[in-house]
Amino acid sequence: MSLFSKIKRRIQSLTEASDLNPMVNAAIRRAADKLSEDPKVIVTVGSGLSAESGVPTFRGPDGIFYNATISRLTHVDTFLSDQREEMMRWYQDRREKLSSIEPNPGHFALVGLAMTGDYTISTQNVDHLLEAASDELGFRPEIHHLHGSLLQVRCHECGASFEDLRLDLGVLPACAQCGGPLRPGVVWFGENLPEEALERSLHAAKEADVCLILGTSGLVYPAASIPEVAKKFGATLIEVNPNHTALSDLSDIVIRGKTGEILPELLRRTEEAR
Ligand code: BV8
Ligand code: ZN
Repeated sequence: MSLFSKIKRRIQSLTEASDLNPMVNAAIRRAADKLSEDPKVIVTVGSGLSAESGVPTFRGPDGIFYNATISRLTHVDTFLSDQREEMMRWYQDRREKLSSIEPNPGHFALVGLAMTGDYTISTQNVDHLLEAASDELGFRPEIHHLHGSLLQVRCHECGASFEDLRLDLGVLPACAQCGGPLRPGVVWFGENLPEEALERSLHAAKEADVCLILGTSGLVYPAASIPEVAKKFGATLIEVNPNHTALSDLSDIVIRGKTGEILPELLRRTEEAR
């Protein structure tokens, strides 16, 4: 069975056929026409892509961020304060939840789209769901994690980093190399993004014919500058999000819907339009 039919089978098994309203259908058709012209595509991904896998988003109507605690728990200053333990327990709790979440049809469909052309995926998400979908389908697209990964652990002093989901960060473990405090390998507010991931993402944005904006509120910088750069260099912006965002007015095509429902449809229509 071809990889493509494997993807369709996997998506079929997860997706109830949902009837999309005519506006959404028309937007999907326009987007599919664009994607079927073999464009260079930069995809900027936010927590909305993992929402249908049960991962809470940060903002938007169902977001956790407006809860002041979350903005405190994602800032480097909190790690450096006497609230480190509370912060690390929150992160450890999120790390433990990783083993019980699965990729949703949006992840599989995005890997399917990336299989069909020149795609660079730049994600703000710190989960492993895109990689899990890629591994299951046997195709790994170029993925850059702008905000790191919950699977990674890093020493805040010497930078030694490794992957060990068994390690409980809630007990404030120390680095074996230098004795410094270990922390999740994510990027907090007030910290720089990984240089190479950001550079590759911005480079791809400059070269892109299309920028797919999937499930992001477009409020966190510099990640939110990726679509802005793509637009400046002439790309067509296509947003998929059930809600209006800071990037909606910049977008040329807005598909108001959930990525788990829209992306499988977009993949199917793009293949048909080829
Ligand atoms: C930095 C940690 C230099 C990991 C996170 C320029 C202008 C203004 C401010 C700044 C700027 N430059 C820098 C800043 C400061 C700051 C910033 O951006 N502040 C903003 C908020 C005002 N940025 C930084 O500090 C960054 N660092 O710039 O370095 C520097 C150095 C020193 C001092 C200063 C600067 C670091 C940013 C990294 C922050 N890390 N998290 C973790 O625990 O996860 S942020 C957090 O927000 C997550 O990483 C998350 O990914 C990210 C972005 O959120 P989204 O992914 O967009 O998710 P959100 O919840 O917001 O939206 C979800 C969307 O999904 C919604 O639109 C919703 O409608 C939609 N949705 C829901 N369901 C679905 C769906 N969509 C599709 N389908 C569905 N089913
Ligand atoms: Zn160390």
